[in-house]
Amino acid sequence: QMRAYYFDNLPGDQRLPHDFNPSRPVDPDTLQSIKVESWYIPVEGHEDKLDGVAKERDYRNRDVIEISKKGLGDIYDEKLKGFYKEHIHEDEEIRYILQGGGFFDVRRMSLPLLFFRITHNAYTLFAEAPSDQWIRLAVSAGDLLVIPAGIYHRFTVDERNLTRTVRLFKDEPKWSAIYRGTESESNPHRIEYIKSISVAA
Ligand code: KMT
Ligand code: NI
Repeated sequence: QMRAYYFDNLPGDQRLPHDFNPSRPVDPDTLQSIKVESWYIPVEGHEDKLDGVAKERDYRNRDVIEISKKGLGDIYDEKLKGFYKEHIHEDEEIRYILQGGGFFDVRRMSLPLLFFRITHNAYTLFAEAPSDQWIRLAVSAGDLLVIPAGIYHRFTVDERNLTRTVRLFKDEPKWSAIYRGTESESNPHRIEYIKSISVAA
């Protein structure tokens, strides 16, 4: 089952846990406040339940990807680097882990920063604000995770070096990532996301 905790921000191999000592767990309310959702569906016999969630939420497309040296071959290292670059998507990122696992890091903006953005619309000014915190979501087989459109995130395999996952999608798959920068900050999906998590709205 998925574990959520604050990333320790220490340099080193991205595939290590990067858990504070002692750990700083993130509670379900906090995940809810940033619109991250997760379920646990045992892999054994998961098909019907996964179909149920897909139907209920209108996820009409899916594929299976194996992120491993064997699955991706020559492009493994390059892909790993790309996934770990902070980015957003214009659609939800929905993943059901079949085998292995990994870490999804999602950004949580501090409240003052969030409030400033809403009231002043000064998106680019604070683009690199150090007050953004990474929350690390440690996923393994059976975890179903929904990362909302417009949230900054990144992904890495863990020390198992294997993530076999179903990627679900609403319509035509758009896997493209918009890396963090001026353009991502003014992206309508980014602005919509910030509005959706705002308490002052
Ligand atoms: C993404 O966009 O971050 C990914 O698709 C990560 C790979 S799926 C575990
Ligand atoms: Ni992504």
